[in-house]
Amino acid sequence: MRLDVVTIFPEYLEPLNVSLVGKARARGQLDVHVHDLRGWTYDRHNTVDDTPYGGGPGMVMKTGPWGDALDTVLADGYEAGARSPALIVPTPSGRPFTQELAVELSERPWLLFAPARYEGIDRRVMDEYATRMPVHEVSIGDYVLAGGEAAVLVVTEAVARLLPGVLGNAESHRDDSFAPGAMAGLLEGPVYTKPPVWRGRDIPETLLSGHHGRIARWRRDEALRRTTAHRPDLVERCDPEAFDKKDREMLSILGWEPDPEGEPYGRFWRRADGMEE
Ligand code: JEE
Repeated sequence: MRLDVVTIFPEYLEPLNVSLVGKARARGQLDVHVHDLRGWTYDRHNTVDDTPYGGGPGMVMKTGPWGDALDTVLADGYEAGARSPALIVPTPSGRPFTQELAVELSERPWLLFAPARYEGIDRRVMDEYATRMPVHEVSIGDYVLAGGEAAVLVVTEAVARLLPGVLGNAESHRDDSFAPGAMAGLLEGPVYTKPPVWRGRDIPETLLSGHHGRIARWRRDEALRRTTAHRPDLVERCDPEAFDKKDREMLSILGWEPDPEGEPYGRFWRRADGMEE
């Protein structure tokens, strides 16, 4: 997979040299190119921003440098044999970046990232490139960053770990919380390792029992507890068919009940007061 990033802060992308993404690069599974947008400015001050039409606070990134940068990066990529690019533009007003989109992007051969600063990029840039390739305007969460670079690192890491051979078999993605079918979309409960006692704290005895059925049940109960506490929306979204009798017992203890009017039938909802941590 080829990745291009165009930014006014190339140093911000240094983390792409380390850890999982860095190793995937070293192994030749990822071909990463970071470009300084200011290389496509032609005035003394390397201007990339201007005042917004219609007024208002802040500055907007200009069409000129972005258009010239993206044209050059695309031409160079095609020249090098890359094909079928997709443009990723992080923005607070983007579509939520999810595991589903990470999987979709991991199946593409060439991702081109356009992290902005200021109030974002002149709309015409996205409109122009959308006539030539898929353009994904994405948001990594409901908080406001100062620019898109951190989002590029997030998206890149989520995508890179899905590439064949990057993770290794030991840590396969089949069980990822947000992968379809994994624990039916529940969060994972707590995990433990040696030593068996630390500062007087021991390991839940079920995990030491060697009884695989009881361990699986315990993990599932903890997942239901954790999801109820932190992401009740995920429980509500679960297909009720995914819950067995023991799940239903635990859900009831946690304050959930099946909604006879729910769509589909039996979807879970929560009484006024549950048992959050
Ligand atoms: C890209 C510039 C900063 C700040 C104005 C903010 C007014 C842009 N999940 C995510 N949060 N933030 C980003 C992100 C932020 C960015 C850029 C991504 C480029 N900025 C910026 C303020 C504003 N609006 C929301 O309320 C309305 C615009 C991001 C991602 N991905």
